Amino acid sequence: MTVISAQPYDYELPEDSNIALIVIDMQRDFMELGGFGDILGNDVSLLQAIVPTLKRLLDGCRSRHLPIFHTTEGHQPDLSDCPVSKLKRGKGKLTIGDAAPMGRILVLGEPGNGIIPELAPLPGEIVISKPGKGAFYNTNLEPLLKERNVTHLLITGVTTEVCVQTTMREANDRGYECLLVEDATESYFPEFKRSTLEMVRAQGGIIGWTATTDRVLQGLRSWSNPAIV
Ligand code: C5J
Repeated sequence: MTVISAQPYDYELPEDSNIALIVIDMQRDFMELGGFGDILGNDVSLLQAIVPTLKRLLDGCRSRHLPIFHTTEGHQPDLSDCPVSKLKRGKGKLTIGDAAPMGRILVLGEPGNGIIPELAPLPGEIVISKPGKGAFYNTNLEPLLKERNVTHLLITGVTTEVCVQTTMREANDRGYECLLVEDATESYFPEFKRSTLEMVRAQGGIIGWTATTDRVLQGLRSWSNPAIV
């Protein structure tokens, strides 16, 4: 049994479990000046601060041969997969599909939809394009996890209280044992991040666990992927 020191109590990986890493929406639209996050008035430097830590976690998971899933939030160029409610929300001067410095906002294939180069997926890692906040809604994430017999998920990325938390709740409802990596997720609103971490692990881990990158990597040192012989 591999154990990761976590809150509200140790996160256990039994011999017959399989763990995967999910990296949510580390895309230029949310991370860089001129992207959607910046256009909405947010300070993107807050999110950039986690990149070195997330890279360290990603590299650690790669070295342990964990399955790795990246997501991006984006829509088809004709916006047919974008609900009108999402398009109209915010009443800002620019919205989803509009032309912006990094191409059309939250549209698949546009420069802003690309994952930041520091965290670029390697061959063999899966990239899921998701139209919603949760990574399970209208995507093939669940069958891909099932194909790999994944039971446990390390969840990271941005933003903590929106796409990260939504994904973790969706995963929890589907029976996955989820651990949110505290210093590998971030929000434009520090108090929302803090509250999300507390919410997740409240009531005996009602949604799951939280732990730091150091603790996760320490725990994974004794982990060997059952799929790798
Ligand atoms: C948002 C996200 N905040 N990835 N998306 O709209 O959290």
